[in-house]
Amino acid sequence: MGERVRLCGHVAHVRRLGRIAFIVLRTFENMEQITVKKGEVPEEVWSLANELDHEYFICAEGRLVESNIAKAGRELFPDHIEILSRSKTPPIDLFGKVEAEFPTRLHYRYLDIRRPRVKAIFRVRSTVVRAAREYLFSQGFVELHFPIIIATATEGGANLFPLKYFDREAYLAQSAQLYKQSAVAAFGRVFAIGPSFRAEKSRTRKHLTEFWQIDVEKALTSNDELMEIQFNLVKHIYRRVADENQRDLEILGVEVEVPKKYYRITYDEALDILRRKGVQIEWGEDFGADEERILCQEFDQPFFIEGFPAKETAFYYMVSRENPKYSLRIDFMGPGTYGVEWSSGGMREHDPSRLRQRMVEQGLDPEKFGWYLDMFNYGVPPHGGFGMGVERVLQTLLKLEKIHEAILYPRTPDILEP
Ligand code: AMO
Repeated sequence: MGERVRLCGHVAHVRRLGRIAFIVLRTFENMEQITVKKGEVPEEVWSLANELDHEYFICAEGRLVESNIAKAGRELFPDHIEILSRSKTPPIDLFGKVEAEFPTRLHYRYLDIRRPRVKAIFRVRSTVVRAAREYLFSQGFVELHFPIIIATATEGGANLFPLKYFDREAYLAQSAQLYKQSAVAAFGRVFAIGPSFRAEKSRTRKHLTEFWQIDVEKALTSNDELMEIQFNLVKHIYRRVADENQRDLEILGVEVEVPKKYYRITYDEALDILRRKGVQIEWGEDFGADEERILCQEFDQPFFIEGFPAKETAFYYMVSRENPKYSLRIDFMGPGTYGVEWSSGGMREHDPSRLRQRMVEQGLDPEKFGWYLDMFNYGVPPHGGFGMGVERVLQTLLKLEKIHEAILYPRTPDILEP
């Protein structure tokens, strides 16, 4: 006869055929079917079933019976229906296969996120973040929280969001860089998962003005070890998603390929690849979105780029002691068509006088970095780390055309609401 259950959710679709009504219910977890037959249910249930429309939030109680016909593989025959919340006609189709244009979807994002496809992306995102924590905890890292309101640029002054802080100017954090370096001197292994803000006017498939970073920092490490940590971290994330999000991956039509190994190339080798592909690029230039796309497509497994020109890299990266032309920055890249730069990282400069000199070379005023520079006078051990973009990893993992799909409420130069 079927088990007695109570199902609650949004009415995704109603089909009425004379004396029978089929209701597709989107519960928080699943799509379910409710079948109501006139004459077989109390009159009030039949009349409520006829009142229902898209996005009404209801609860229905009755027998849940296996079915070969219903898409859900089972159907509920209710003897009780309750309308908990009514809905206006939604401005976008939340049920059909035909998607609204992306800007329209984002305009109504608070409704768009009810769609199973969108929910699948965010259930995967939840696994990604949990898996990252899990891996880092297993390696003895301590999770900390760093300030969001800060007084100095950490990643160059051009893309700061200023804010009024009483009678002073402050900024939204571009990264946790300076703070995670301070904490590593105390704890040895630290990480934070938090938002970063960049006032970048880039309108590309991989830029947001607000994004989340997995910030990691370790004392007494090396670039070789940082590469191992990053590869193992990503491998663990991919594996967890493959194991735990099978249903979401089915909804998204994505097969997760857990990385098997990683490659290492130098910046100079990357230039060779680009030049072979007809890209004109001078030694010393950083890679733009086009160059990155070409490089990622060359690889079927993640890869690191090392040996970046020192003059192009942020002041906090250590410059090679053997060859000061190069810095110890390493970028970790996702492979293939949906590949993007997943992270930047590397060994840091912990010698205060060299650090000061790097700031001056880069046109920064050391006076603005008072506490940070001073800190290195107090026995900061050699250390390194990386910042990995949550949305970037998700973009490659789920083969998302645009990074905007990977964050609940994307922020770009054009989008501030909802
Ligand atoms: P970087 O500026 O390269 O390095 O940022 C680190 C990672 O964060 C992600 N990311 C972004 N994601 C979306 N939109 C953006 N506009 C954006 N900018 C960056 C990328 C990138 O690889 N402090 C250093 C990291 C470190 O050395 O520890 C930093 O912030 O995935």
